[in-house]
Amino acid sequence: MRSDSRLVLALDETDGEKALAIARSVGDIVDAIKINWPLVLSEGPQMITKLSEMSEVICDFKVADIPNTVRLIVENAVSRGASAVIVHAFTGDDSLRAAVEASGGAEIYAVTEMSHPGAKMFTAQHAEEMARLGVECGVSGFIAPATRPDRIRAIREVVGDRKILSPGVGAQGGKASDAIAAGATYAIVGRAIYGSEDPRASALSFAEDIRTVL
Ligand code: OMP
Repeated sequence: MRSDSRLVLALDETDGEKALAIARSVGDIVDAIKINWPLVLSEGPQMITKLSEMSEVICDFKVADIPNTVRLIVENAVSRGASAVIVHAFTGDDSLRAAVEASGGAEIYAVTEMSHPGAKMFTAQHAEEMARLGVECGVSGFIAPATRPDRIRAIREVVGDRKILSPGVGAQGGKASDAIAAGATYAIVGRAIYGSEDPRASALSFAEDIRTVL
């Protein structure tokens, strides 16, 4: 995945036409577009392929299942054009290894600690452990919260030079430049771009904010 702007668009817009128009308008600014269940469920998995024609696509399916099901999901996403797939790390080593083995050259990103307040109940307590496991299993990158930059720093200590992608910027209160300064490789931004009046201007302003700390 390229790393020019260090900005990833979370395209959770559920209207397919609007989603494609937004993707077209910011495709040259963001390094990748992340697609999640809201858009896939409303417009179908062919959205992965359509978006992959204009950008790298990260399939954020937060896969959390037995190894065989993980393998089937990852293979399907990659065959449709995904450059990366997000999986949960709490499922353990066999499921993580199954994701890496099924990826066929695409990247696997493992969730450590999530960005919302409820994450403190469970995932935060095991985030470093899950990051260590992800490194052992060969994942390419990790998801860590832009809402808590100190936690990005802690995960960075564990994962060395592997990628860290940080959601929670804008609508959830985090700041892109704080996340990057804390060690994130990419900031992930959803509503603050796709929900804004001018998604392109908004993406440009997040990219500008990130540039201040590069
Ligand atoms: P906004 O809050 O609208 O910027 O969207 C954030 C995006 O990142 C959504 O697609 C979330 O599903 C996703 N996300 C989080 O918000 N928090 C996490 O801990 C992990 C993810 C993710 O894996 O991308």
